[in-house]
Amino acid sequence: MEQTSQILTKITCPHCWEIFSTDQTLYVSQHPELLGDPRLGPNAPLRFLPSRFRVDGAALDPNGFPSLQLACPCCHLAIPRSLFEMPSIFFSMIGAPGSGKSYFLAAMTWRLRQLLPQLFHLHLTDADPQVNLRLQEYESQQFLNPDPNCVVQLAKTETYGDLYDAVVREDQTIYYLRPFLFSLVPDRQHPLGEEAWRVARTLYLYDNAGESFLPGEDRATTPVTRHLALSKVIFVLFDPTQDVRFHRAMQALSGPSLEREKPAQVAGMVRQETLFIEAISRLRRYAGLGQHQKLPAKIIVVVTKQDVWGPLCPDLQRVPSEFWRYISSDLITKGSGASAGGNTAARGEDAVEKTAILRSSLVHTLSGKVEELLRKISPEFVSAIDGISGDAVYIPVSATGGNAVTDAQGRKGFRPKDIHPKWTEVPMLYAIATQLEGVIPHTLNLPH
Ligand SMILES: Nc1nc2c(ncn2[C@@H]2O[C@H](COP(=O)(O)OP(=O)(O)OP(=O)(O)O)[C@@H](O)[C@H]2O)c(=O)[nH]1
Ligand SMILES: [Mg+2]
Ligand SMILES: [Zn+2]
Repeated sequence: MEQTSQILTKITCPHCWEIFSTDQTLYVSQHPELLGDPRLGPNAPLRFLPSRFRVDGAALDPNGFPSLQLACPCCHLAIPRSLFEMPSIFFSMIGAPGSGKSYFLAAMTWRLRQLLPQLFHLHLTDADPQVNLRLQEYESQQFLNPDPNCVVQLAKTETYGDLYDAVVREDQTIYYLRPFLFSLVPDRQHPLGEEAWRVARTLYLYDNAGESFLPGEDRATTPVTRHLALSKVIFVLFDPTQDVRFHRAMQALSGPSLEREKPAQVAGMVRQETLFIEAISRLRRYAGLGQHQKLPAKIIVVVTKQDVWGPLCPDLQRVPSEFWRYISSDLITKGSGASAGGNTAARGEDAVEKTAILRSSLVHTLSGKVEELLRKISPEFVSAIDGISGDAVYIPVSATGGNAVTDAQGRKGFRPKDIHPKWTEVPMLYAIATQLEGVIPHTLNLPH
């Protein structure tokens, strides 16, 4: 992006979700002796509201040391600088323990980091590498592993430990879930590249432990799912392999072949629609919405582990693995997301200007087929979705492309060489295309 000419006056903290005015932003002292913070403990560097600055914008701490590190005035946790330059958009995931949230997230971001620049002249980068460290580790283990034959397993997301930051507020220790923060920025060749600063967003994304969606698991001291109230898009992960009726249907199809994915150790099996209904009622409570008020979020049902249950929906075999195509640039008008001569790729002998376009109409066709299958086999889940959203879409994905294997040492997991994600980028491409006007041109938006 050429310039970031806007500095926001208000920001939503990605940790505690309070909105604060940017002139209240604290700085974090870099001086080795200035330690101690009432919220973060005696070993945390001092937070201070600066009154002196250097010409380069660095704030001077009480000892005259410069600092560029910013922090929220409410929870005192560090906030990347880029959050002050672009408006934010919140995306959340809901899903039972073991439903595939973390695997999906890793495969999705890995795919998007490559596809977005190539196809749509968009760049998805870590707003702060430190904040996204966990996700980078997930991606490295699976997709950049120097040993493609070893067996890797992403850790279960826990409800405690170093995924959370402890903050003392009014004598209570509150545990905030660490967010993932990305910058989504168009480059110069994007049709809106000249106003990139207007289009660019910081994307806040949250990967909860599935247990956090169980009734009673979001408390004042562990407000770990309150991001839902702010979300523009909620990815609801549904894992058919956790439903015994899918197993029966699979067995009817192919004999007793399906190795059942073991759900995480939860006392009793959680019904996925129960968990979803609980999450949505929390969302309503936090957002102050009545029972019948429309949700501010778009619901995208991500149906995970498609490699396992895919045979139940033979139509899926005819769906292409790529959800984009190239069309002649002059078919796209500015209003639909791209102008002629903008997002172009000269492909083919005749060198006609071509633009990559997301096949959102194909997403809808696919959604119809998956919804139909779920309606037959897990009807109460689809009814729960219907009860909340009239325009949810259903997108099947496979984060791994196959089932887990067990190596000679008894370790269960996936060999990097055999991990081939399928469609994991589609939910996010669809979300961006439909929620951020003009950022990804798509077929449903083409002029007729
Ligand atoms: N066959 C298959 N198995 C998958 C896929 N994605 C995940 N799994 C399996 O499902 C298990 C759970 O996946 P996770 O991504 O850890 O689930 P989660 O929703 O993050 O679970 P919690 O962190 O416990 O809430 C993994 O250990 C994998 O074995 C997939 O695309 N295909
Ligand atoms: Mg997880
Ligand atoms: Zn905060």
